[in-house]
Amino acid sequence: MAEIGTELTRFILEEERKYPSATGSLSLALNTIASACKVIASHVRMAGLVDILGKAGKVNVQGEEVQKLDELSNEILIDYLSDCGEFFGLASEELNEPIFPEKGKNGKYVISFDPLDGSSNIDVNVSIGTIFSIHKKVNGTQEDFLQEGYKQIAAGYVIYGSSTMLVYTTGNGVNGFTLDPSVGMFLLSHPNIKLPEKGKIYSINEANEKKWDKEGLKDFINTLKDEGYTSRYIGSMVADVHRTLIKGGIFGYPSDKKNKNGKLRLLYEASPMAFLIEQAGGLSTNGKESILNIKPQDIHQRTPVFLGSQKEIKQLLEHIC
Ligand code: P6P
Repeated sequence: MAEIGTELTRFILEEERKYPSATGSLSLALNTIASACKVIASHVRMAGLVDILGKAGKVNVQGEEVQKLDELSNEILIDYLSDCGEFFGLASEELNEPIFPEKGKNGKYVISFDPLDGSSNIDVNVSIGTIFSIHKKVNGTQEDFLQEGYKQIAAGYVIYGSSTMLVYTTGNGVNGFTLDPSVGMFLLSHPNIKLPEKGKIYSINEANEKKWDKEGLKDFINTLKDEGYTSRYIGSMVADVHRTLIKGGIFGYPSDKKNKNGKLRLLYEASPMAFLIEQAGGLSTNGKESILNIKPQDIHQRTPVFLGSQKEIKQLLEHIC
């Protein structure tokens, strides 16, 4: 296992060397994502100051148009991912349709991403994040984005919180890297993350309880309360899932009477997070099956999401199935 403090690029190369057939494409793809997210992190850290210097979305004191951070993050990722040449196609939460970069026409992968999930929390300084999911190019058409989650080549997120952390998997476990801003490097801080078998926290927006359409979900939550669980819900998926990954327990965004498929997106929110949680020894479900087994029909489709420790997910399914 790599040592704590190993720099990300070195870690990625060491992983690549384990596969003689590796061409280095995935290594370049992952390093490109990390570089783009370092640039995003620098803008996220400035967000509060932008408010002082000039309202976001308006003209700042330098007379420049200040962009919304999620739009800017989207542009940064598109620029980096298009230029590296490893991605045949890019699908973004911010774009109605995928784009196919000229430089990526021979790329081996397609990537789906949410450039800045939870961005509505920036104004109250709550952690937000970038989420990504990588599949192999198959036919070289838009269909390549509509592959099940279990076919992911890699998935991960960058959380812009008290520190900036990159957490990712290529299907061989989950590792976390913390950005050292003094040198601009991601350093291995959380090797081989494993979810506790059982947690003490449930994370769900109970304000929606009256709308939940899953019989038994309310009973399940009350059972956890009786068992002494505490509630933590910040309303930023990357922050809530990151805490669940580290501490265990359960995160959920269920469907309800209004939103038949819930709120969270399958391709670039639920599926990558489910891959990480399952790689770390946890479970995911949409209430019927692992999120990784869902065959996407549309790039922006939503899905009910439950992710977390084995005990809580199994207990949930006993209540709602
Ligand atoms: P609610 C943020 O807007 C987001 O897309 C996710 O990051 C988060 O988990 C969810 O919505 C919060 O939704 O309805 O509880 O505010």
